[in-house]
Amino acid sequence: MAGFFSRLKEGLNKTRDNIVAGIDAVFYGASEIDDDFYEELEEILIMGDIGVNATNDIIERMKDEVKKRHLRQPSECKELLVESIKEQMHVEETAYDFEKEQSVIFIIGVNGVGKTTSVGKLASILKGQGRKVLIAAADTFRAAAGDQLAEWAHRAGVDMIGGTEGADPASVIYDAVNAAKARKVDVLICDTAGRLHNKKNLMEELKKMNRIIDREFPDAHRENLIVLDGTTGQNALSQAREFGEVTNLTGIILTKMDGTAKGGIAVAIQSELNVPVKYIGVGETIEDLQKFHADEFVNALFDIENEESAVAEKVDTSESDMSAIEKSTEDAAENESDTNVINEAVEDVTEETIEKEDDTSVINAANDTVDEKTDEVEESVREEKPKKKKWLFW
Ligand SMILES: Nc1nc2c(ncn2[C@@H]2O[C@H](COP(=O)(O)OP(=O)(O)O)[C@@H](O)[C@H]2O)c(=O)[nH]1
Ligand SMILES: [Mg+2]
Repeated sequence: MAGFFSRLKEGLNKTRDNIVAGIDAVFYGASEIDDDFYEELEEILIMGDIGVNATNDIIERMKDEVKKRHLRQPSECKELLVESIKEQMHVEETAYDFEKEQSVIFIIGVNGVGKTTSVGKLASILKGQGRKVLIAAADTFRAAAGDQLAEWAHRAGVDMIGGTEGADPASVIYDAVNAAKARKVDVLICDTAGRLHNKKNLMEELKKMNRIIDREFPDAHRENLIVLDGTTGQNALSQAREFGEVTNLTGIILTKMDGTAKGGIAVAIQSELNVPVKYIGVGETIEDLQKFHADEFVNALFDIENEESAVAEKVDTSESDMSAIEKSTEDAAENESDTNVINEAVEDVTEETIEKEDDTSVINAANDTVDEKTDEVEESVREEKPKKKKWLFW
C-alpha cells in the first residue's frame, strides 16, 4: 500500500510539475482574492486537464467558502482547492460491491489502453482476496491477444477460457459464462478487442456480448469497466462517451498514470462523465493496479504526506531517519548499561547496608547515584518519543 503510494506519487511527478507549479504561482503571486485571481486559477486548472465542468465546480465552491469563512489571502484558498477535489473524486465503498458478489466484469476500451494488462492485474487482486476467478479471452481479433492473456492468467494463477483466432467473440463469452456457472466461479473477467474491422462492427459485437451475459447469467452482478489511457488526456473522455452509448459504464480503470503530465484527467473524467474512476494503473507489473482512493490520489498530486505513506516512506528512503533509528538503538543500549549501573549501585548499597548498618553517609551517597542515573534514563526515554505526523503544504 505504502509502496504503491510512493509509485503513485512518483508517477504523478510530471502532472504535479504541470499543474501544481502554476497553481502555486496563482496562490502565492496574487495579492488579493479578486476576479483576476479566479480567472488565473481557472485557466491553470483547465490547462492541467482538470476539465471545464470540474473547474467550474471548484471555482464556484471556492467563491462560496471564501465568503462564508471571510478569507482575505489567496494562499488560504489552497486548502479549499485540495478539499473540493477530494470531495469531487470520492468513490463510495458500495462501488466495489462486485468484488464480494458473484459477478461478471466486462472490460472494454480502444486498442492499446491497457485492457489485457488490467484484466491480469485485477484477476490477481481478486484472487488475493480469496475469490475464485475465471478470465475470458474474447479478443479473438489479434492472434497474439489470447497468448498475452494466457500469460497473465498464468501470472495471476487463474483459469482462462479462450477461442481460436478469428472465432466469434460472443461464442467465447457464451462458453466462459457457462464455465463460470458450472465451476462455481465468483468473478468472471472478460477481456475484449479494442478494434474490429470497423468501429460499428466493434460496437455491435459488444452489444451482442452484453446480451449473452444478460441472458445466460441474469443473477450475476454486472460490472462494465472502461479502460482509459491517462496519457491521452481529453481523447479519453470522447472514448468513454462513445463506449457509453453501447454499454452501461459502471466504472473506469485509468491506466498509465505513471509518467503522464495529464494526470489531471482523472478529475475531469469523474466529473464530466459522472462515472467513478475505480482503479488506476501506475506501471506494467502485476502489482501496479490499485483501487482508486481520492484522498491518496489528491495527496500524491499535491505532495501532501499522508499518515501511512509517511511511516513507510520514512523507513524506506530517508537516510537521516536511518541514522535516527541507529541513534535510538544506541541510546537504548546505553540505557541498558545505565540500568546495570543502577542495579550495581543498588547491590552495593544493599551489601554495604548489611556490612555497615550504621554508615548512613555511604548509603546516602549511593542513593544519590541511583537518583541521578534514574533521571538520566527517564530523560533519554522522553527524547525517544515518536515525532508527530507532518503535513507538507508546499
Ligand atoms: N506504464 C504503464 N504501462 C501500462 C499500464 N497498463 C498497461 N500498460 C502497457 O500498455 C501496453 C498495452 O497494454 P494492453 O494491455 O496490451 O492493452 P490493450 O490493447 O487495451 O489490451 C502494454 O505495453 C502494457 O504493458 C500502466 O498502468 N502503466
Ligand atoms: Mg488486449
